[in-house]
Amino acid sequence: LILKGLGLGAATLAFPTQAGVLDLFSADKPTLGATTRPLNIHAATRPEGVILTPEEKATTHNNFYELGTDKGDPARNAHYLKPEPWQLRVEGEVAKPFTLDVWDLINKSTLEERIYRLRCVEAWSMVLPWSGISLAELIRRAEPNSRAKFVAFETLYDPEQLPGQASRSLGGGIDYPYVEGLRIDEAMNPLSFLAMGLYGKTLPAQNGAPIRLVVPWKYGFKSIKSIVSIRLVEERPPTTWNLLASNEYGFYANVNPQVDHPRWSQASERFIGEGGIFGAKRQPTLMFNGYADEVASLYQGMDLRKWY
Ligand SMILES: Nc1nc2c(c(=O)[nH]1)N[C@H]1C(S)=C(S)[C@@H](COP(=O)(O)O)O[C@H]1N2
Ligand SMILES: [Mo]
Repeated sequence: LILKGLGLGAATLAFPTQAGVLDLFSADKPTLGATTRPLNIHAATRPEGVILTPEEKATTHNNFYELGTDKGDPARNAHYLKPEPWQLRVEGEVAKPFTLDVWDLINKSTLEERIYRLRCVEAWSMVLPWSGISLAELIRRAEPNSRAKFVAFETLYDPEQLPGQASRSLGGGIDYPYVEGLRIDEAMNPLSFLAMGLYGKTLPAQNGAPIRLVVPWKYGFKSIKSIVSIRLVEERPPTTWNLLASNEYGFYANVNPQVDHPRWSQASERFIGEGGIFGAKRQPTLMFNGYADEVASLYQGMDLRKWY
């Protein structure tokens, strides 16, 4: 919080020129972030019949409000974010807190590739090949203690690199940094993933470089980008979209076609394929986004009609 206060003071000085600010709203066509490079991965076998979202769509149709609130803004403004070098703290209720040099990990490991569905709460979806490591693997390294009941995640706070953080109007009314959270058993579920790559290359800035969460059975806003802190905590942590509109976005945010958003149905979704969002056909949304076999047991005894 102290850092945030200091950062906000500095934010007005952060832009060398007015053009830097205006660029957020430029009408230029989104371009691919050109700063990715190939990764060393164990490639996933492409399941038969599964259509991946084209890379060009996945990297130009984004939600990353810190880089602008229109879908094409994050790609246009990707150049602000400097993902290298990058340090990620794993801390809190653990025996062995540590700082991870993310590029050291990327350069020295063979990352695992996973093909996951992504379902945005706005009722569009993608199928994406991520590369990374399981979240559980990283958390275990820190040796959580018995008070560790939840995991709190935080995105970088730096209005020079993420200009949407410089003011409420630029950043869509969100109080930054963007924060997210999981229950510890959700975090330790084998599906929870820390992605450092997409399509076999390092993450483009607009997709959350250099490291972001991917929780495929929850609405996309849980999959927080450009993470600098993973903190094991005792109490349920605040989460960005729940803070912004608790009547519309819950902590759990599990994909559930039977529970509508107050302003729209969640029964179906537009899959973003070759045609982008405009050509997209509606398809039914699946319970837990199709991952019920893996995660339904986490919510036994909970009323799934309550979305919070
Ligand atoms: N820090 C941060 N993380 C974020 C967001 C954001 O605005 N800021 N948007 C979320 C939302 S709503 C979605 S749908 C996914 C989109 O990920 P993608 O752009 O890689 O498809 O990122 C999530 N992570
Ligand atoms: Mo989303």
